[in-house]
Amino acid sequence: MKDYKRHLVTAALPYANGPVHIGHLAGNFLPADIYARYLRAKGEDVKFICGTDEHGVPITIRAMKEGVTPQDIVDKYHKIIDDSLKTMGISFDIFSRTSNQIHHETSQAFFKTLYDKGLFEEKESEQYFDEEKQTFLADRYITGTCPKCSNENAYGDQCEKCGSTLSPDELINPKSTLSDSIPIKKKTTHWYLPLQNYETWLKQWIVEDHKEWKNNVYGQCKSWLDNGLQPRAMTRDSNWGVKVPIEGVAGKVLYVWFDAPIGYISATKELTNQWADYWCKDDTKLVHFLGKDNIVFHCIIFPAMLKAHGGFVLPDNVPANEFLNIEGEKVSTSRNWAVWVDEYVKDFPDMQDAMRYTLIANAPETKDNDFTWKDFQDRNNSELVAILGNFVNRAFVLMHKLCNGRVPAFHLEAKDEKDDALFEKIVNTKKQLEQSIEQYRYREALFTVIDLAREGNKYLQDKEPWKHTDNQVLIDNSLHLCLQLCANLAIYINPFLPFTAKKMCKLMKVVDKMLEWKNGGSLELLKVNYPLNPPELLFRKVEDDEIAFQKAKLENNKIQQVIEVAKTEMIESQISPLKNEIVFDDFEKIDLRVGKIIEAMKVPKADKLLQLTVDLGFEKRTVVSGIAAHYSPEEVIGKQVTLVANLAPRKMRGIESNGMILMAENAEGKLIFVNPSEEAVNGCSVK
Ligand code: B3M
Ligand code: ZN
Repeated sequence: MKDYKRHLVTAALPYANGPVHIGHLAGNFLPADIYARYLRAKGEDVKFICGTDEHGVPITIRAMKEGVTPQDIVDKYHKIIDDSLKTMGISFDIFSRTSNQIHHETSQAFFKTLYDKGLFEEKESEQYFDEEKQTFLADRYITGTCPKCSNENAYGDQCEKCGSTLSPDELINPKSTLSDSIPIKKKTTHWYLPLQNYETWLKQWIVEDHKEWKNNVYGQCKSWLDNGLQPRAMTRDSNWGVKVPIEGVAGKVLYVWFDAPIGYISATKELTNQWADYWCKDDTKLVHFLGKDNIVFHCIIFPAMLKAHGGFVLPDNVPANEFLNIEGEKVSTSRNWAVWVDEYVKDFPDMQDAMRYTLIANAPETKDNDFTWKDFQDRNNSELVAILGNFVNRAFVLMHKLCNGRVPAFHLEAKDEKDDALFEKIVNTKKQLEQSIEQYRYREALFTVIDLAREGNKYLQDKEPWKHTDNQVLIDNSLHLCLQLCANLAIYINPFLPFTAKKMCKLMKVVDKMLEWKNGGSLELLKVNYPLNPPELLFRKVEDDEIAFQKAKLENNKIQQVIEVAKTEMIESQISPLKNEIVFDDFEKIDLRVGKIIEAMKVPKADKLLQLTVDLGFEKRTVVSGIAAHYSPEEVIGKQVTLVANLAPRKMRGIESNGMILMAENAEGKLIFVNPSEEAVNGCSVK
């Protein structure tokens, strides 16, 4: 095993576009925290790095939805996420944010190094552009009809109804979510990292040199590599993000997945001047923790970037977890189907370890797993309270009752095989834990500790000191061992349940130093005759009504969300937001006329369009109008309409349309004509 001098532990940077939920804890933050706490307990030099990922489309979409700036969004959620993770005992050495100046500088310098080495391919491509908003559209900003399932609200990158991964060009009738207008294609230049140039090296580094990686990680990387890597654009058209550091380039930022992982480096720089010791020396062990959706970025793209740049360590392991479902359903932020960490810590004050325990016991380490509130109650009541809590409480109650509240001596001459067996179990547990934790198997490790507490209960049951008040040697020996076992349990449980370990230190009147890993396996942690605090329950029971409330809250969230979506759809269908203010001169430019529809026909292969002939008195106009879903040709002939008469001609499905008919919407969402209340002269102006 290589002798590492330093450790870098990273947890994937959560997008600062909303609070974190327990799935984030189970998949990413908890495994990382357990590992960092264990290394610290072993006296290793560890830097546990995280922060919020504050660029990218998720942020700008949220800002648009809430009518605020992206900075407002990230400022709000950085604090909510930071506070809730700290409350849950996630012990980062730094929780930074990628909107910090040091991150912009670090990622620009990183990009510039690759650019100056000529490693990027500069390519021009056609992207969708919103003429009204004068901006390029990221995939998420384009909606249209899914070619696979005809869902009319599919996005440019994905159809949420059938789950298909899409590209904007596949969408039927693409529309801009910013202005509802039909986007045009416009040329734009981006800088691509030719990942295929690192394929051979990645195959060697992962497929050959890291066969020890978890199957779910190794498998995903291998299939990505087997399919062949493609060049990937590392810049985007946007004004929110890290500006591309190339002379003369404006309106472009680094691709969020280019700058985000560099956030680990910039956060370390922010934390310590010795950051280069951690990132640039090969006796540093770097381990990335994350959810399975981030594997390719941390195992393929970021390592390729690090390799291209040169001089940085590569991850030794990337033990990604799978996903956690809630009550049998996928977590859904849009349907508010989640257990939000900031809400949990309010509903269950001082019960962080009950949730930590449940999430580790149910961790999706090899497959998606499910969180239920019933399981939370059972794990807490039948394992934490009934096994660990019960053992420690019995040991302390008996010690105060039968040994005057002090640690009794151990009478060696009376030692028996039960004592030996328990002592051996305490020592072996340490070795088992080291193996499990160092192979990122935390469920297994946690159950090893609980099994040791179970052994403690069994030992007490066998010895029954309370029944031998006439045999002080038996009482002393059994309780001496049980109290030393309590001290060892505090050491072993500490990486997983730090709040409980702290409570146990208080009971034993010892300082945190006792929790150092090297003390595990010792039977001399508590000095003979040392007075210990009176018993205090480590855990409380979780009651049925608390669980019923949480389940009702989840169901209510879902109903509320459905109502919200229905309300929004109804409002959106009737009232779109006001456009920017104009002056009278702007309005003067528009020439509105009354006209009469004298001919109408459907446009072939376009289910929404009618081709109309409008009589303006002084001339006849051909106009293509999107009203076919609401009217048949026969229904509109003879109707007077209001026409925008000086609109530049526009080709629609090959037909030149000269003008636009004004329509409104009734309560049912049907398009209705905006026409004069009585017969007007065709061609007269509308003022
Ligand atoms: N923010 C994706 C996510 O939250 C991304 C992780 C970045 S880690 C460098 O799932
Ligand atoms: Zn679909």
